[in-house]
Amino acid sequence: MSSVYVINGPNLNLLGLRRPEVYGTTTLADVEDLCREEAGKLGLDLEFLQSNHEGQLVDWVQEAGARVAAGECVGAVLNAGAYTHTSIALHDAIEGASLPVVEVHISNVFAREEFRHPSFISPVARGVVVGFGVRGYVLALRGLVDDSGRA
Ligand code: CA2
Repeated sequence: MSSVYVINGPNLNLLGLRRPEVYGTTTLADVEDLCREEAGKLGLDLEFLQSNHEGQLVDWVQEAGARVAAGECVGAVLNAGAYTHTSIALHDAIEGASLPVVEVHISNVFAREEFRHPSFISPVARGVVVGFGVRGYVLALRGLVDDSGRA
């Protein structure tokens, strides 16, 4: 069975536990359940990951890219958290691994502080889902699978 990666960056382990006015009350464990249910419907195995460390995220992007190249994986949904706005390393990793990525953000970053508007991920992503809360992960999974197989 083919797999899909869902990779979460810094502070997303706090989801649902702090700042509910911005990020809601759903925890990351709840997001994993949502993704697992959707992946099951799509006939995919799910690798659901979170790290606060940039290098770990780079390692997972490379790992997912190698699995895509081996025909074992359709790509990744990536919420890189604040590294979205800073990480050339993640940009390079996605590009270097030729990893199909759908970038997701729970909040509408464009309605927030200006420093959240730029993304180093978007130019190397297949698509972006922004501002639909945690349901955005499910939309991103569907988009990634709909898009897979397209050149
Ligand atoms: O909206 C998103 O999904 C973000 O990627 C979330 C990041 C933020 O830095 C991005 O600009 C947009 C933050 C992740 C969660 O951070 C928390 C911090 C404190 C309490 C709860 C969550």
